[in-house]
Amino acid sequence: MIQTVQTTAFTDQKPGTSGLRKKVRIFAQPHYAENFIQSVFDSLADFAGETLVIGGDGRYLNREVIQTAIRMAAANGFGTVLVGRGGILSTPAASHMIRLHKAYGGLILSASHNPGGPDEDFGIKYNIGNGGPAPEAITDAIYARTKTIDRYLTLDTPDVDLDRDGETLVGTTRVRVVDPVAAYADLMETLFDFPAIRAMMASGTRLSFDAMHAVTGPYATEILERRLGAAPGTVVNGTPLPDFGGHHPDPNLVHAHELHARMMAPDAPDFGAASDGDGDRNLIIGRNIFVTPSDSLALLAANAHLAPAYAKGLAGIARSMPTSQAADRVAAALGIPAYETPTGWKFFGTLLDAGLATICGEESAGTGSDHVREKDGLWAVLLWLNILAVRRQSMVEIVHDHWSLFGRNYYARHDYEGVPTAGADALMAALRAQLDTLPGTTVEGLTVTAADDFAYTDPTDGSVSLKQGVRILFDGGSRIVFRLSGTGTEGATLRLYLERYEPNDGKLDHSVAEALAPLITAAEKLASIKTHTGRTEPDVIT
Ligand code: VG1
Ligand code: CO
Repeated sequence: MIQTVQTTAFTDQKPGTSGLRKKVRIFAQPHYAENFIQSVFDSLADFAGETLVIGGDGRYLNREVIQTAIRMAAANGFGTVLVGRGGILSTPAASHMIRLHKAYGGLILSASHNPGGPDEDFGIKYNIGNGGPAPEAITDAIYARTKTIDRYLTLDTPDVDLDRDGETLVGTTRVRVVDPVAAYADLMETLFDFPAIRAMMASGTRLSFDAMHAVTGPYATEILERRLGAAPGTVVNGTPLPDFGGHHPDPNLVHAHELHARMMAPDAPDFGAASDGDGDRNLIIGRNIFVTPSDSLALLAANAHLAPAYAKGLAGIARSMPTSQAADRVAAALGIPAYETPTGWKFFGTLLDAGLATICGEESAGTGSDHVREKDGLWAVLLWLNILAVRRQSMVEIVHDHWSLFGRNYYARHDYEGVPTAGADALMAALRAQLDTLPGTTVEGLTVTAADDFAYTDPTDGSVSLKQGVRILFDGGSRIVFRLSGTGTEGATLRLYLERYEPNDGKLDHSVAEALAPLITAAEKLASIKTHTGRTEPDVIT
């Protein structure tokens, strides 16, 4: 018997860069998750009898919200629900499962790199039938619906046993609990030269993969240790925990500092990597060399033809606007188009669907390709391993070769977290007010060639996204970008992105801090960060 539950709207359910993210205490309020899930369903059409994929990153509240979502999907008329065993599905594995089973869409329960636990964060995102994040037209419709919703549909049925594979009926809906790892691991085997990587492992190459107590543990153990023969213990922190062991599952040099220390030690492994809460990000560190995510994107694109899936070449390379322009130089050398999109994977979906881009990436440690419609942490690790297996060089050699060919884009991101929203908004407003007068002026010896608030028109459907970040471009290819995060759950987070280009006949071994120093001073002069945020230093530098 379908139950119609009366509810009242919440005013704060606006999806951000990647779904709705809130503190657990907000999500745990009566009707809060239900309202959002029903608003998703109310924004969709013609899904009666169709398949919905549900899974999450295993964080606190995951199992409870999965049971809620199953009942609501059944009450709303989905024919089949596919759930990852244990309620687990990494974001890229969910994307693949949607595509593999031709599902209508999927609900992914995750707040990604945000910490988990009773006092931390939870999230829900909706992905469409291509496996990718819902585009803005849908997230806008969902938000509009959350403001007027007055009822949701559910069933009074017992919990589904999430820990046993198999099928049960919830109402008249078939609920199938499936292996979260196998199909994804099989997909990876079709993309990469597993025998070559296995041979490299057998000849003594050593890896270290930090799963950060998040969702990639089971995936990395199956793929790296079981299928590729990496030594047992290659995967560290491999058991997903509801609170990620009390850490931020954010693969950057701050939160994955143990991996960094291991990779800089005298007996370091050859290759190190980490992934985030929901498995869509990757951090790559070679022995004695950290590879920035922007460089990793450029290097993967330049070498992708060494892996079977990309042997025929790439159609195009897409990067988010704040991501360094290193990948553009690769695209130019390959004679293929380079696309610049707003931040967030949802903007890559149409380019991938249309076959315009093959590889996409973001400075925030996200890279992926047309094999799914999400960024994919383990995919990046495997493409790197495939490249290493073919080139038989060290990471240091491969990265230095790249710089000597293309020049180096020195790059860093400074995050000012949890700053008062009013101050952050005032900072952005003051920057926007200067945009018209900046070109032609000089700051810290740098001449401004252009300044704008990034606007994007999707080349496939013409949809327009405005105010995606203020960028200030300087003579010689350097840039400063300012934008506010859309994934935080407390106050505002200001992101300052700094990039300086050094051509291949220049000095390629500066320290990053030294190379970017003039830009950091220029950013303060242009934006008065200290005055607006009350901070003298960023909280996190990546
Ligand atoms: C951040 C990153 C962005 C990424 C997004 C989701 O967004 O900057 O590049 O796509 O997180 O990643 P924002 O709005 O906070 O800058 V994940 O791994 O959280 O799904
Ligand atoms: Co993520």
